[in-house]
Amino acid sequence: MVTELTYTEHLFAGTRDELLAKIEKQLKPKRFKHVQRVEQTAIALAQMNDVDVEKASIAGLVHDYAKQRPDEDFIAAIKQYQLDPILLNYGNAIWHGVVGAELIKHELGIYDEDILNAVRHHTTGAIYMSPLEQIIYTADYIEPARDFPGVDEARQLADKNLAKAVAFQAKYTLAYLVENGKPVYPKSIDTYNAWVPRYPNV
Ligand code: DGI
Ligand code: FE
Ligand code: FE
Repeated sequence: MVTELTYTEHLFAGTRDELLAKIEKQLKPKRFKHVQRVEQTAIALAQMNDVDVEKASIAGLVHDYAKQRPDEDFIAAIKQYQLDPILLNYGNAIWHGVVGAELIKHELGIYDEDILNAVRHHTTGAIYMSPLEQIIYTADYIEPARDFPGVDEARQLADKNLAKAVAFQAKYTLAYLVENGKPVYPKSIDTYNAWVPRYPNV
């Protein structure tokens, strides 16, 4: 467990406890616990993959920061920060990451682009994902309370090969969306094409 921690100044101007307090104000208790489990899972994956543990901690904690914001906040932010207007056709599932990153930047003063991209891409993935982005995408999927068919296979893949865990998730998330008649954000299809054919057997 990471407990008492002062982050490197350029990543977050404060301690982990101060960041936690800001996040707790935004989230219901269940979701607040989820982000702490994602943080711990991300830290473990960071240690296995030689990725900055502080970035993994911050990105894990903030990844769902905006999840409980009202739609109006996202719509206002899409306009204020001149994000792609195509976003207006989607909803909270897509907004809380892509638009949430802008809220995190402006409200929490987190400017590290690797952390912000990890938040932006944590739901849909992306064609290119840095090791940190792959870690947050994966940690969100396999954190200890996740329970769905395939999660143990995803955990085993993540322990061996992070990119394969990304491919696994991209494949099964797209299948889930199609099976349930949900709108597929174009980036989710790009992620599938970029990652799944590399590891067709996962
Ligand atoms: O925020 P969490 O629940 O922790 O996890 P998440 O941000 O990965 O969100 C998962 C949900 O997002 C899951 O129900 C699938 C959905 N999702 C992923 N890609 C897409 C999507 N929903 C839509 N409509 N379109 C997508 O492309
Ligand atoms: Fe999320
Ligand atoms: Fe999450």
